Amino acid sequence: MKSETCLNTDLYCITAEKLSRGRSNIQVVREMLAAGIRIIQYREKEKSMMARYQECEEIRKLTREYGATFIINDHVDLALAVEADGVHIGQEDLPIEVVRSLAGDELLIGVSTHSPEEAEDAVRRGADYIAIGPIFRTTTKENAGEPVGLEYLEYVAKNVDIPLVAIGGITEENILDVYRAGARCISLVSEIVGAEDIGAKIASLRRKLGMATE
Ligand code: 3NM
Repeated sequence: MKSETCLNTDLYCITAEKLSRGRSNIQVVREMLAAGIRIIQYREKEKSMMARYQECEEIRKLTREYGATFIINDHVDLALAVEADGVHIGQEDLPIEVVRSLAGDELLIGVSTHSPEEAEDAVRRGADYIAIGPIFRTTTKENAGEPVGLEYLEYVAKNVDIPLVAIGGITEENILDVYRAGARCISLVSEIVGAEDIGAKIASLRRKLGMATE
């Protein structure tokens, strides 16, 4: 997959079973895909590796059926084992070059960044895309740190050549501000997995984004 096109979609969806109102990750992913989501990241910090592997096998099947991109958080071994399309890593995971040497050129590598220096470093080291966050305050990710605000997003949108996804504290209320600051691919975790009706929430977010282009 070409890295220029990997985030060529409006909403980047991420699993968070604890916030999913009792629904399983698999059920949530089914609803996301049925609503037309084109990229899914499996993020699960607490289950055993075996449980994660089994869920990812299932999600790989589903994302293939829908032709959607499948990214795995943190674990390059798991990404390779289930033939995911990519792996997403943080600043404290293995260095990007090491992940690349394990993953090869086929796997997309996404990297979380929190400052212009981290963004430029990720580009230099060969990331395929970067996450910009947390834009606003969030409790979904432990130790997410202070919000980086919209200024950092604007800086990256103007100055960094690889695709970006904005994340952290984004809701239906503030998504247009994030769009207007330059993000074309946006990730909302609790807002989507915690919605009573995931399909309706996605449709509503898309209507909101549509307002920015009218
Ligand atoms: N990464 P919510 S913030 C997974 O800043 C994740 O890199 C972040 O969840 C980063 O949309 C975050 O519920 C959680 O605020 C975002």
